[in-house]
Amino acid sequence: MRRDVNRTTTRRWLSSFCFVFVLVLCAALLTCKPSEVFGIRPGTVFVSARDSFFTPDTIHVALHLPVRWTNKGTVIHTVVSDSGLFGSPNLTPAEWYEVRFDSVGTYPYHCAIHVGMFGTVVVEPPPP
Ligand SMILES: [Cu+2]
Repeated sequence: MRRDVNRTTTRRWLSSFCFVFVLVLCAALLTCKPSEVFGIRPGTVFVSARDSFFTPDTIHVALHLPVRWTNKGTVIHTVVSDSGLFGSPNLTPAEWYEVRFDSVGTYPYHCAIHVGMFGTVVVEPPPP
């Protein structure tokens, strides 16, 4: 008799635990912006690597925000800083590479595989 009571209590406790868990999960998904769910920081600047050019080839980004390069071509590309400050591995189609810029300045870069495939990141100071 006593065992039956305990089992019912456990089952009740489990089902309410599941209910709360689902509620918390829903709340978390609703309060997150889609960009956070997919790991993209608001303000990120996007550049496409195509066969064989970067577009846009010159971008302006605010200080401390990331630039994300995505390979939208059909062959491997890389993103390598001319001065060696950053460098991606080989990016196969659909792969991306991200750099956060913490210093104001102009950063020329290129693809190490394709001659003539280059671009520039201009990091702007915060507005006064
Ligand atoms: Cu390339």
